[in-house]
Amino acid sequence: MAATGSKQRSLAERLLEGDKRALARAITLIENDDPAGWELVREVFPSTGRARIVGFTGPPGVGKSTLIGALTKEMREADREVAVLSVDPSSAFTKGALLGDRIRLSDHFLDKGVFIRSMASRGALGGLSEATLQAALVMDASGKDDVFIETVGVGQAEIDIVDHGDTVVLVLMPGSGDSIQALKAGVMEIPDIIVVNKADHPMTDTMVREIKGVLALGPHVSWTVPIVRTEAARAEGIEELAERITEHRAHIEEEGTLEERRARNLKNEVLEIAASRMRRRLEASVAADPDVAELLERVVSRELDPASAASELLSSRESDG
Ligand SMILES: Nc1nc2c(ncn2[C@@H]2O[C@H](COP(=O)(O)OP(=O)(O)OP(=O)(O)O)[C@@H](O)[C@H]2O)c(=O)[nH]1
Ligand SMILES: [Mg+2]
Repeated sequence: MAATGSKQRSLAERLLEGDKRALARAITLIENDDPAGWELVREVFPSTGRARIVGFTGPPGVGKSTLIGALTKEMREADREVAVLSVDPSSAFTKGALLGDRIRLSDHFLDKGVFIRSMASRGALGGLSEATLQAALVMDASGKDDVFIETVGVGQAEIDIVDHGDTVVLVLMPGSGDSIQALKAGVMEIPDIIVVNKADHPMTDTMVREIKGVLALGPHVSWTVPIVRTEAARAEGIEELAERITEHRAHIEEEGTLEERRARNLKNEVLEIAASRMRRRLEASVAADPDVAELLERVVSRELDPASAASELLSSRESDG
């Protein structure tokens, strides 16, 4: 019926027009791994690629949300529309930190030019990292100029999430020694910009010196990672951070690495989605296909080794088409 068709169309249309509720709905669909979410992303994908996507990561409580709040204010003054996505990979159950974020970012809740959303689901196809990219895409499609992604922690999973950004900002505070160790040990990739927040703390200079020490050990690349001192709670240093983000973006555009990063992220995305779909199909086949169950039993009884069983499983899948 035409009514259904126009209703389906209208979510994508409303999203493209920048309707906040349509954007909220879109992210819920993505978070729930609803097929309608994938359909929507498919429809609006050609309209993406315009927004500036910035990922913020760092240990708990360093001030990421406060910083994003202050930066959002700065961007609004420059007449830019902002979307904030707060991703919590640590837990889908404790919503405390997210609630905190909501309160601290609440200054912007009545502003039509700002959209704030948190996401903690792990159920999405391909995992939270993929859901994050999908959510960033719909934020981009809805006409936001800046998409800020926040995730807590210093580890690989968190980096995967913020890696969807064009610019990655690591937020630290005086005393974030573990993060320095993680950078030094190569557990964490060198970010594009490092912020030392709570710079009113007496240990700030020591912290900055340590960071410089670590960065000096790293490879020499065309971009020199700036260290920005901020006091997010008092909006100090925010203008400088905004400038550095703009400079980094200009740098990667000139150098061609923006296209490279985006190409890499999109290609990874395709592989991740394909891999997780394949995995789901395989897992379903264990339950549904007696031959597969038997194959696995042969491994359990040590008749067949795991690698040979895997080869057999894959070749039988291929012949299935
Ligand atoms: N002294 C001081 N406190 C700050 C500053 N910026 C933020 N804070 C405070 O630090 C606390 C944590 O700030 P958040 O912005 O929630 O930190 P976060 O990194 O987002 O925290 P999680 O999302 O829970 O990891 C809050 O009480 C802030 O008010 C600052 O520049 N100086
Ligand atoms: Mg936060």
